[in-house]
Amino acid sequence: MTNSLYDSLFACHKGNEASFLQLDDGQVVSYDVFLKRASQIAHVLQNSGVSPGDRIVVQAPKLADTIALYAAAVQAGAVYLPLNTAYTMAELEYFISDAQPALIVCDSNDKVELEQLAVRSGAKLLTLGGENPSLSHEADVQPCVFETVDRAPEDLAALLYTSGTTGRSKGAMLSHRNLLSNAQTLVDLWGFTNADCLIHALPIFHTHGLFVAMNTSLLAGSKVRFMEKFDIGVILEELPHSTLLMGVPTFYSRLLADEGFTKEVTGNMRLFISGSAPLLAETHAAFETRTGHRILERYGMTETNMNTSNPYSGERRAGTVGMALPGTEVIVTNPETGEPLPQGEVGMIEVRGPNVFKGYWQMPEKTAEELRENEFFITGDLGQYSEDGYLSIVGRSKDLIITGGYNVYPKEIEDILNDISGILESAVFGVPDKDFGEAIIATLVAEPGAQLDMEEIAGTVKDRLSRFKHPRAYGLVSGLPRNTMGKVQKNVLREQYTQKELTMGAP
Ligand code: MCA
Ligand code: AMP
Repeated sequence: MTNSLYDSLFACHKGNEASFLQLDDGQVVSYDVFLKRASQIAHVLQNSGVSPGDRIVVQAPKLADTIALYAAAVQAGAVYLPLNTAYTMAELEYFISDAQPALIVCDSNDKVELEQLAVRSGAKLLTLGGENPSLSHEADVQPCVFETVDRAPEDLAALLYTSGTTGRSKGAMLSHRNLLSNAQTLVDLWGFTNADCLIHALPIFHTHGLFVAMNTSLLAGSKVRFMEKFDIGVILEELPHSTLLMGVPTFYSRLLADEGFTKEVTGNMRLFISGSAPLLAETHAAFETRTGHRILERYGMTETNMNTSNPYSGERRAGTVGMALPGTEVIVTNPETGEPLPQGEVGMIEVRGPNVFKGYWQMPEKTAEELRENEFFITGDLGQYSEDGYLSIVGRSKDLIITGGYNVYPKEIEDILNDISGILESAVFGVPDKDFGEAIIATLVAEPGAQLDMEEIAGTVKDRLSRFKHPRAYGLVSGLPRNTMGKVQKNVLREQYTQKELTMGAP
């Protein structure tokens, strides 16, 4: 047995002096230096008692050492579990108790807060970034060579949590084969080579920034301009020396809003890729008019990595997500019966292939609900194929808001609101937003005779949930619109609030 993910992404770069990560301070980390650092960190993992199959929870800043920690986890046979740096303690508590990690790695500035959680869960705590990063210090004195732990293709490489319609987040179990097969397909399809330089401005705790962007670059030996965060000024400076950009639609609408974003600065660029949320056809058209480049839109999920892509050579059609990736089947079915629908009809998108995850961590019932026995995964996205095979996502059967590329399930916010004294019920939904694609709105119904203090309500939500989940506005209504089955009609609310969006202030 070997460790094919480690071998293909990392070990193959042994002795490779080419640039891998170029950081904001100008420092460049070569592939060879990176590999040695990852091995030093793998020793720290082993010394910390991390055994193959153990989870490592990582809520850390975007640093070269954080990517080296990912590589180290793969080399040591551990399961990498990255978490959004915006998560509050209340949110973290759930992930840690559910995943039962052997090790938690956090920003050294958050150490005091996380210590209690680590003690309660029996996990060791180490830190990256900030004043006194214990993991980095421990790694400095370790050997630069580590004996790679054998892993089978079906062994877990990562556990990524996705929010759920029922409120509780589910850990998607991703195998070595899931990650490697998808990276290989994307490198071939999008033509990644070691002559490419990717502008990386995404967070590294989600599929998009960690797997789609990093695994492809690693596999091809490309250079990565590793930006701490999305910053228009820096991107404009980097574009003339780069060939690739991957982003959520907000990246592209923000670039278009900047006068400095011209055809000239994009002259060296080979490809702009968009995903995680729908790219408006008007953004696609405006981008082409401004730069001459047609953005390539693709479609993926945490559970499946990437499923479809517009062609690299061939028509990149606005408003569509292209065709199924080679080796992956993407079908549209009748949501009631699961039977495939004739071309042109709208139905549930289902996906099967080596990219599809192994199931939800310790949730066999949820896994059985969404992953069929015939191995098709029911995405919850509604789609339609054109006559010539382009897939469009026309809606979602799941009650989901996507804001700036981050997924937010209304139920999580509604549960908090409904628990607040004086609130009878609530409905949370998304309305179109120029910057984030969708913005979150909460409508509240008060209990008879109750006076609601909107600021206090917003404060309660702020204490419990990450910033990107906070409603942008709250509305007080006498009742929620319901259909004959008693189900809240969010589409009606969405229409009403889209019209009065401009007159609504934040609380
Ligand atoms: C920041 N804020 C947000 C968001 N981001 N609010 C709602 N939605 C957001 N996405 C808050 C900030 O905390 C701030 O609050 C205020 O909005 C304005 O922040 P701003 O400085 O404008 O934002 P930013 O820091 O520039 O971030 C915007 C961003 C970022 C660059 C679009 O959200 C981002 O990097 N998104 C990428 C998400 C991503 O990687 N998704 C992939 C998931 P305040 O005013 O209180 O300070 S993987 C996936 O979906 C699948 C697999 C796939 O297909 O890829
Ligand atoms: P996540 O749970 O973060 O993995 O997000 C996956 C969801 O993002 C999908 O189920 C889709 O609803 C959405 N998504 C990803 N890419 C696209 C895209 N190109 N167009 C529309 N929706 C997308």
